[in-house]
Amino acid sequence: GFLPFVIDFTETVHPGAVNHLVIKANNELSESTLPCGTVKDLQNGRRIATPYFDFFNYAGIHRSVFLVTKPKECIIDFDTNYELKGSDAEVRYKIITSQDSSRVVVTLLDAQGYQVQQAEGKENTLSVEQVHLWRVRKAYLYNLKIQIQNENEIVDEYEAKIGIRTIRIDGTKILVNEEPVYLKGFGKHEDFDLLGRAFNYSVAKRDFECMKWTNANCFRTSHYPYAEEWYSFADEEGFLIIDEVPAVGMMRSTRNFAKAGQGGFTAFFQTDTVPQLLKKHCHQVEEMIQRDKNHPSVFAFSLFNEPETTSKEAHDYFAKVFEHARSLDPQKRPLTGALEKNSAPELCQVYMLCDFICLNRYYGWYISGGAEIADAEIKFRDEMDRWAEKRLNVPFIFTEFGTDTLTGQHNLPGIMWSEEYQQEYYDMNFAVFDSYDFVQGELTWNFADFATSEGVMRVNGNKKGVFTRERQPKTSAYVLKKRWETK
Ligand code: BDP
Repeated sequence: GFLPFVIDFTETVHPGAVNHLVIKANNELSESTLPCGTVKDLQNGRRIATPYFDFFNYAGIHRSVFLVTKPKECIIDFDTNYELKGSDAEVRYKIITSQDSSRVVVTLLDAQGYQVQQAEGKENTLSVEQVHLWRVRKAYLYNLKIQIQNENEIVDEYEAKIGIRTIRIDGTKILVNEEPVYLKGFGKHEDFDLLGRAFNYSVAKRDFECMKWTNANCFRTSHYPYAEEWYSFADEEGFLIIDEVPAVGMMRSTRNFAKAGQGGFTAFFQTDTVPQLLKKHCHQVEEMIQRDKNHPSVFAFSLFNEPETTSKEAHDYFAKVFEHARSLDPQKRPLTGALEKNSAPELCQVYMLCDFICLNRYYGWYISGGAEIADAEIKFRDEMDRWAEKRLNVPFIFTEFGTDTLTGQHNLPGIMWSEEYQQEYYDMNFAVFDSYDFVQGELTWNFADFATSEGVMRVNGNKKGVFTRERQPKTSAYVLKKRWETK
């Protein structure tokens, strides 16, 4: 439901007549589709979705629908890969076309539209002298023009913006163009009042401006791949993206985020439907990488959010997902997934599959919140010491930490749900992060307040936003802005 699909209706369409295209959307949840959940039949006959995850399960069509006509001989796909050579770079490309009869011509244009290089063939290399690199928060985009030519006629043409940059993990560092980057930013949602999850340029523009204002450089597309416009925007703005597949809710509990956060057992990978789920999961990873592989902003793929990870079955399941994902990305980006509290250093059977480790932690909220925050810090440091003892020599990123905060709720001393407490909580978390040099990033939960299912845990949605749902700052936004100015 979060990735594009194509339906070829060449055979059924009536040329010259009025045609009706009817699309039926279904938001029923199950344990053999992603994201996971179930349905409940009410006594009055109504059927409702019961998510195993903490965001509203919107229905209907939220993304653009395009009617496309293509020539018989057409460009189907392309990918690029980069190598830096001093101040120059090589762009290796591969093009897939539907037929082989004509010439493929590829032209690289700079941001002003001047031709940099041209090459022929479906697979070749373009050399770029004095390259303008795509840098974090200082993007530079080239235009890649692909043409199928027959004699002097252009049979098909496709243009895409590309950013020349490399990504590599080296020990505990994340390197972009061989330079270390500390990730600063947010877990987000596609969510806005009245619009739900529908993509809207004004909302996206506001979100990027707010993120830039806080000095952020990264976000995670929690918990599903977003509309592609988000990625193009990030390409332009020089934001890094952890691109996440909709593998969320892989615990059998409608409140797994709360239950697991408190150490509750949440078995999942032992049922008959698991092989079916695995197939769907691998397929969605495939579609996500296929769609997003050419965006310079995408620097890593996240293959899950907070699944059950403590059983051998969980390990075997994810080993297959990772193995499959590793075969798909031409740029061989790092792979990861977000781990919740139960995935402790001694218990987790999945972290070893990840190129860098992402932790979602709520010490001071779901664990020892409010007046107990001093204990929360001790527990947090204890867990971090246990990770440190493992000497994994990989970067650790916090992909979630935060408190529900009612905007305008002020209390001294800070109590849970107040703006003062959100600051106190962040200060404690930052002190812990700064004590471990393998911590290489912090993405708070969440950028903005968002809609969820109703229930006793949520007051008209999740209020962990640093911004309100209307995208106005809570006090803690200033705390982040100040910290990230120099971090
Ligand atoms: C985490 C989930 C996220 C929730 C968050 C929370 O990954 O989707 O919204 O907790 O409780 O467990 O706010």
